[in-house]
Amino acid sequence: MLMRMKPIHFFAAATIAAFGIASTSTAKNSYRLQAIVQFKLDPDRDDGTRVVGCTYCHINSTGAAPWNPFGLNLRNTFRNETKKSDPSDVRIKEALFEVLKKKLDSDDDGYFDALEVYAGTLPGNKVSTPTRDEKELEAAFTASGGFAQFKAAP
Ligand SMILES: [Ca+2]
Repeated sequence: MLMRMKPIHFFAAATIAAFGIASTSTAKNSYRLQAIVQFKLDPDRDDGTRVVGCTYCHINSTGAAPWNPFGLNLRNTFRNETKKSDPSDVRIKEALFEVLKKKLDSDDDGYFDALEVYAGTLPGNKVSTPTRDEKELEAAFTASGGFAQFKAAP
């Protein structure tokens, strides 16, 4: 039996579906933009070209699942260790800082994630590594403010 919807119900369902999709992608883009600011990465260009793409945390350039190793650690931090009562824009700021403080080497390339963020390489991609010696880079990282430099402004 074919289910029929009144036009107004169809319009309402289509609107909810469209806004649901739009708000999901907007939220994810807001996380990307927050990471750019908080991690002091190069901002997108004026012509709209993305300098830091979704692959900073995701496997695919379009985002969504699956996540790369750094994205998985960030996701777990976002879900498990930030206050659930905070709105998501507060939680992502906390999670971006907290995941770095864990001093993980998500992609197992010999440089902990915060060092890679400091050096401008990808913490979730083993092929992307800093060119400086790890000890020398860590000394420069510490001298520049260490983990605290990646804490979001209140
Ligand atoms: Ca890396």
